[in-house]
Amino acid sequence: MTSPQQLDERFRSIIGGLSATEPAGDPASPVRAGAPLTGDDALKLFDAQIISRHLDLAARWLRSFGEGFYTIGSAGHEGNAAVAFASRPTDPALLHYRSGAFYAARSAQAGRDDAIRDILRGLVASATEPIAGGRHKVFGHPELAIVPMTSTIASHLPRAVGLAYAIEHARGGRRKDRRWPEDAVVICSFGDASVNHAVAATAFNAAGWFDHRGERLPVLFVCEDNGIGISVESPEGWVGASLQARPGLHYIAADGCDLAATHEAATEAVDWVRAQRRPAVLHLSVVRLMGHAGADAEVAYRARADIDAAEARDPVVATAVLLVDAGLLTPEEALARYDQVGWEVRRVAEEVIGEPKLGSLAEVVAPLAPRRPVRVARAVADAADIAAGPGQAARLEAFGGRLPEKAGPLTLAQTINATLIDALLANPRALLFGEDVGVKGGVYGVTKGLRERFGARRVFDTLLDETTILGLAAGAGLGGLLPVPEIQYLAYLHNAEDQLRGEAATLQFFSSGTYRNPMVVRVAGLAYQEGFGGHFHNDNSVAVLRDIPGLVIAVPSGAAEAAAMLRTCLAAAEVDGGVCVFLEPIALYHTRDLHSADDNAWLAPYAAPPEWSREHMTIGRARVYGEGEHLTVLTFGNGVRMSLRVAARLAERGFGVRVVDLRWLQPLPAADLVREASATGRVLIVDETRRSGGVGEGVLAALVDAGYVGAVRRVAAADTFIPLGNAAKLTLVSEEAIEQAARSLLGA
Ligand SMILES: Cc1ncc(C[n+]2csc(CCOP(=O)(O)OP(=O)(O)O)c2C)c(N)n1
Repeated sequence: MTSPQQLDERFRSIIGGLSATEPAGDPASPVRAGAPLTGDDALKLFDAQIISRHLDLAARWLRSFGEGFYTIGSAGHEGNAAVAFASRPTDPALLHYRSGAFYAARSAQAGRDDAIRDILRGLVASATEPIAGGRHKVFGHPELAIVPMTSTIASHLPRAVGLAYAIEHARGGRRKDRRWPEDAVVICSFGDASVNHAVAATAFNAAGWFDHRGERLPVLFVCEDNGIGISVESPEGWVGASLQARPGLHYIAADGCDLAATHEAATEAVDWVRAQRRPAVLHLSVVRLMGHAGADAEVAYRARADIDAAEARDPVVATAVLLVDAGLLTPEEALARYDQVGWEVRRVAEEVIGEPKLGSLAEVVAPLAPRRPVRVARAVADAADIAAGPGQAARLEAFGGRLPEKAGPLTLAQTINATLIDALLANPRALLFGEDVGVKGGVYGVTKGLRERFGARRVFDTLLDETTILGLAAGAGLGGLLPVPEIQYLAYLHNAEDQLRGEAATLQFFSSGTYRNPMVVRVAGLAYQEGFGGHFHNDNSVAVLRDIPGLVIAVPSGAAEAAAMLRTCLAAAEVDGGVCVFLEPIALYHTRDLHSADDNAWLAPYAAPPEWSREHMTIGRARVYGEGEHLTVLTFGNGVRMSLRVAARLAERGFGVRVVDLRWLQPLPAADLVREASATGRVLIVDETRRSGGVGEGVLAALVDAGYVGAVRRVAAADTFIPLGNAAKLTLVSEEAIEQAARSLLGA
């Protein structure tokens, strides 16, 4: 591996060995004959490159005495400074982790001179770092339109597609709805090995799919191809062949170690995307110097000749040579400039070492998921006022003259449908999309008629890919829209889950709240479809969602809850940037009865707008049915209806059972469930998710944490996938099991 010292000495010896060019060059002229890059800009880019190089050296120096916490560097990738100059400082940039020079160049372009301090603060985890505040070492800045990315390679690409979609969506719309300039281009960079990742492949595919349909998508993918991913080489020619074969992606390539060539190609690519509003990929051939990260012993897996060949292409040396050849710097001046930046980096590094770090858990989690329930309630009330006042006529029209509040009691599906119509009316930035939600109106008819009423611009069918659906949402939210994506079945969330976990749920955390991606993800799920469909249409596990920090999980148990809960989720997304999952129990979509055939007791009237405030439901607050004194049932979803039926039967035998509908699986309504448990001292947890990792475990823990000492039992679904047909019933919680457990608790 090339050591920091070797890299430094190599630069000095090569540049020191050059002779000055006579006469001196003109900074206003091209730095090389025929190149669009002027000498002036080349000098600025050189500065950005040497800042980045010295920051890499400093990262290892800081690490050597335990004050630095990150050593993945940008050395060899400094050509990306030219991509910054080819774009505008207002173009959103979602960057690869080797983007030190891009960051420094954009910072200079924006008239800021604090790139060195910003990046050093990231390396030492200073709480004053401008984007993540010490939560991670990322590239990001609120004033540079650089959105911080996670270190999960390629996971930001679907978001980039979504953001480009949002920018085009806002075009021509109301100015105040625009978060990014109308003609912005999304810059999205990554490494060569990342090209192979499923998430990257899906983003390229989605970009091509939109383009194929004639939809505009101003995104420039930038592949910084250093030929290797940690220790695995990209097969010669593979990355270029793969990128060029992508339908709908305009391909441009350049030597990323040659600053003038990179600048020319990047300018061509950015200008093309800006003018055409179509996706493109810029393939830059770069090198990786000093190994993957500080601790990586490159010699263990890479031939010496390959390491030497990479060194020979060092882009910082190449730029210095370019500038000396052009007569813009003498070798002495190039070295002096290099040294001056080096000293500056060391000086600032010593300053930031002593800066405060995150010092309390409260500080760490402050931006994770802000919750302002009063403002959320206010937002619901404001929407109600508009719907009941100036929005009346639009409502009448949207509902085809038949207002839902006048339609009599509705099913869960009808209620969600009506609430979505009201949401799309109330918020012009709300968008609804997913598989089959548009023309067909959803597999269960929940989104029926919405596309006809609001048009394909706001309600649309996506391609069949959950990663794209959630990535689109993550980008659209960042773009200022309020996305309401649908996942057709809970079982199909899992292949795309990281778009929620790693991407959407982390954005506020890693950007200290600067950037947010509000969304309400509708997911049809849970079991009890009368033996229909087998496992994948009856998936009953939400474990994968419950531990995502900050995520809100809402489960309406019926029409009586759904409208208010959905309104709360939408308002929380708007107000707090919330990432909410609205999990709709499929088996209850069209359920009408509770206790007996035709009692219609599981239907509920839709509240007219003036009532919306009164029925508002706060996140993390449960609903309690009855005041029974003998037993408390803690449940949610399908469990609520089953438990109410059991409660009625037990009431006939003289037992008072109160049934608590948790409504929110995250955050759990801990205060409510503990209070209701203590009221009877006998608790039955009815959990339709699996015994292991299921919701019941969380409920039990909440009781224990609060010091509940009464009796408690749990019924839960079996730890198995769900079989087809009636055999499904063998695995799920039944009313009989609930009743049996209740009776054993009651001693009856
Ligand atoms: C999804 C995922 N898998 C594995 C890793 C671990 N990892 C970090 S960087 C890296 C190699 C990436 O190579 P490349 O895309 O070529 O970028 P480079 O580091 O060469 O610039 C791997 C495997 C990761 N960050 N994310």
